[in-house]
Amino acid sequence: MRLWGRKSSINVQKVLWCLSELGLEEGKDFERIDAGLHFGLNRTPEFLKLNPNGLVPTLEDGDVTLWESNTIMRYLVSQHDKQKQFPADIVSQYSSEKWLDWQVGTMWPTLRIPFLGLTRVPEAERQYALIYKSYQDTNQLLGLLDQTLANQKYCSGDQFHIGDIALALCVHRWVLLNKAFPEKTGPRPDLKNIDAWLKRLETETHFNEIAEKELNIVK
Ligand SMILES: N[C@@H](CCC(=O)N[C@@H](CS)C(=O)NCC(=O)O)C(=O)O
Repeated sequence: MRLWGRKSSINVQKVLWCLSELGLEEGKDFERIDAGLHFGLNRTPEFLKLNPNGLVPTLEDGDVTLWESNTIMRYLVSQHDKQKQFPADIVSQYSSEKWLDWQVGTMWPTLRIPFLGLTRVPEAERQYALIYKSYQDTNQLLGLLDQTLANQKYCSGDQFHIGDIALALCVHRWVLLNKAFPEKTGPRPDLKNIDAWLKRLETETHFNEIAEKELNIVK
């Protein structure tokens, strides 16, 4: 298998975390090629043949070439979960699916505004009112996840699933953004069930190996 993508990308991190949970090791079970941002490569004609979007992550596995991080995780679980790390019953699987779609369709589009606005957009061009509002909207959205986690250990039940991977990396950025730019994001509420879930992920999964310790700010 070959994975294209820099480790600082949230979407590449999802795939790396999933591979790690499946017991697949870089250099042994898959090769990783740094691509994206300062590494470049993602706009070359060769890369665009693999992924016409010119984005990372992109995975090659034999005859299969995939893009879209959540789809890559779904594929990896369906093809490479030999030890049955992830529950395959309908309730767990589709509860996880629901959160995967919510992450990509609802939560990330909202959180992406303060994330890109504060870490990728030059200071003079930042739209601070929009950044503040979108961060506060993310607070509301994460309140929904917090309510779910009041009654169960993970997003899809009492077992860890790939939905948790996609959500946790967003939540981690939500925490880091507020730490680095408290005045620009405005307050971050104390969501106790999310805090407990993050601690659980830190101790029971490969989260710590993958998540960045601080924001990668491109000047
Ligand atoms: N929906 C896609 C989004 C992919 C995406 O936006 N990737 C970003 C990195 S997180 C990218 O390739 N940006 C261009 C770059 O890094 O040069 C996914 O989930 O894989």
